[in-house]
Amino acid sequence: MPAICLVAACSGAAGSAAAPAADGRLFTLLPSSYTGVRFENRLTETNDLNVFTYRNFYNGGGVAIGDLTGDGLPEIVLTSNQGGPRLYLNEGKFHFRDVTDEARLRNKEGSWTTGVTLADVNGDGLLDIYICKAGKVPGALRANELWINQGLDAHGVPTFVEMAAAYGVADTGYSTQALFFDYDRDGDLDLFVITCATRSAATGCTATTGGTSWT
Ligand SMILES: [Ca+2]
Ligand SMILES: [Ca+2]
Ligand SMILES: [Ca+2]
Repeated sequence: MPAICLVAACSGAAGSAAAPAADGRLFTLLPSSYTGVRFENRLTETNDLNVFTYRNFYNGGGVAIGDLTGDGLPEIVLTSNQGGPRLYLNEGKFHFRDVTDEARLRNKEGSWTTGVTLADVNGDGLLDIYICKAGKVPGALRANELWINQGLDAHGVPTFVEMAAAYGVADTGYSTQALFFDYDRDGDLDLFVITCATRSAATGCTATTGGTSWT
């Protein structure tokens, strides 16, 4: 029954593929069929939303890696511009499982997600997730998100609650990436947010004698 076998191969669970043999090189490329990390930052262009109406359309999403469960194995958080975050739980031996829904991470419908960073913002020993927002959307949809780690559920999956407004970091600028570090050396983490330009490509360039330059 070759057809049934083909379907099974295409829909196999994470880690169903054999690990590629080490070839003596420093790095070995692991396919998503082995790791279980099946992620794509797919963009849907429209007449109202494209690189001409929003110049940062192709700036990309983000990635952050850190141990969100406390077992010593790093998890992967990936963000796509129009799809929001995905959390991949590290199950060992380079096998990961998408636990985004179980972890209660959600994407605000219509928002535009950019960078992501991990830090223990509330100092409880558990890494938290800070997600940047931008895009040609109303200000409320551009509010950056701080997902505070609530610890593991009964299935060993970390769960999160969004608390950016409560922590005063729901920045509604056009954020690209953020970094937590102790800027003033008082022992508390501070937050540095990088933002981007908002003008469309049509208004963001001016003609010069040498051609076209960005302003
Ligand atoms: Ca872990
Ligand atoms: Ca924390
Ligand atoms: Ca500080």
